[in-house]
Amino acid sequence: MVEWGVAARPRPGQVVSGDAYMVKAFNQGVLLAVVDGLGQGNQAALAAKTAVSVLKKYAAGSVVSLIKRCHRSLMMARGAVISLASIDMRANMSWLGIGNVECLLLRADAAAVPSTERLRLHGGVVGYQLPILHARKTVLYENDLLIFATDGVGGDFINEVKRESPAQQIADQILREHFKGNDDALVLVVRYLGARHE
Ligand SMILES: [Mn+2]
Repeated sequence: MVEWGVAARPRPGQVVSGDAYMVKAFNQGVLLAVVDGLGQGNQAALAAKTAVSVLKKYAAGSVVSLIKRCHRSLMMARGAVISLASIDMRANMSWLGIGNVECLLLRADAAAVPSTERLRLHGGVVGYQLPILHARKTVLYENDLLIFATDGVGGDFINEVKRESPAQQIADQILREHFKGNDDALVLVVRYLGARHE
């Protein structure tokens, strides 16, 4: 259903990263998420890991219910910012972001209008303060690309993306050229292959 690649680096001087991702297929679709745990080092990594394990466990849930579950689990830990997208077997995607994990949708058809969309993020911190949540919905087409990037990735890379390249290559290139160097950084690139591909 998807082809994906990830590139990540901890902040220079740190061994562990507070950024994490997950790609999880379930019966009726696939769930994608990128999490940035607040702060740095072990505490941030623990928060991100906690969020990812909740998302994995309940992957089939709605994106709003998933954020609420993460919120409850992170109240005892550091908070996190999270963007996630759930794609079902009919190519319907719900996406939702709290905080500042960028999420971009690049249409395979560059003539589509719009050919790129940026997920409008909610303010707040999961585990600390949640706003009222509204998932956005759209329909995917074969070979559309989703790109998630944490705030350790800087600048506008959207126009540099070669949409036909393998997902891993796109992720590596974005991180190589846009790593800020003052924070953990993670880029997740996912290509939607259509409902028939498992
Ligand atoms: Mn960060």
